[in-house]
Amino acid sequence: MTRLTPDLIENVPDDKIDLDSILVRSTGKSMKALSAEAAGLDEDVDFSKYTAAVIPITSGMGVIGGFSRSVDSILKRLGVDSHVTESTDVLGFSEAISAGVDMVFMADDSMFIAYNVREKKYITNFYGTALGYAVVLKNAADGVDDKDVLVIGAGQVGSRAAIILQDMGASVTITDKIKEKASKLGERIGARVMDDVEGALASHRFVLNAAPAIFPGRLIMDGAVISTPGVPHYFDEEAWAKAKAIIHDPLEIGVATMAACCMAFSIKKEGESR
Ligand code: 2YG
Repeated sequence: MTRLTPDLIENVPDDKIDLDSILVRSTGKSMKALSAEAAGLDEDVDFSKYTAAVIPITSGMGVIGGFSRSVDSILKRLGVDSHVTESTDVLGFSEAISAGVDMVFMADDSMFIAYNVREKKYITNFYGTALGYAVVLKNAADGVDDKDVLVIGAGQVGSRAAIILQDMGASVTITDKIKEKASKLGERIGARVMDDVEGALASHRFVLNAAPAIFPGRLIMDGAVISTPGVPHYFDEEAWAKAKAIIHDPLEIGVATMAACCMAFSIKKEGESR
């Protein structure tokens, strides 16, 4: 799993890349609409009555400068009443729980979760990132039903994205520079496998790239739609000239989808009780 660094997320708190403009241009929808769609909620769902606490976690390699502040800013942009706790770790958790928040966000070196306190359920960033980027691809590609979609990277995000895309009706091909990872996943979910990563990319128009890989533009198909959570992220100008859309951000789509899915545990329950 790729560990973020402060430079990769320094533009997140103030949304310097203006992600909504990129998303509206390439998918026709805002971050909020996409995260609501991912969570099976109405586009006009009101997240403002939900509260969240983001807890800095110092274990292992320690806190990442700007990480908690970035997560908090993403939640605020969704309309969630969010804050970063004064304290870190367990004291921070006790602070959040006694404040009576609906959701807790926290990440150590191995796992990043959104925990719904009321429903006692959580969403991982692996799932949120996989689902969020699959929904982005589906909208940017104007549907993936019966379309050939390449998933690059059979890791925590790629393997979940492959299953989600199959459930959306896509015909998924898996490729990974570690061939055994790709073939094991392909066997497990009944997806095609291509050992040659570059050949696979060069022969697919619809791509979800969940690998921290840099691909030269000569491999990108004309009109390609590339949904790419992979970090680090870089496409040369030939790739940008040929692709119809390349959608990436270091944290936002994954966190917004985690949050919407985490609140959906409560919202759908409210729906039941109505
Ligand atoms: O609280 C903190 O600041 C740190 N304990 C956070 C550590 C996060 C480590 N994980 C990562 O950097 C990424 N796997 C996070 C998710 C990337 C976006 N998909």
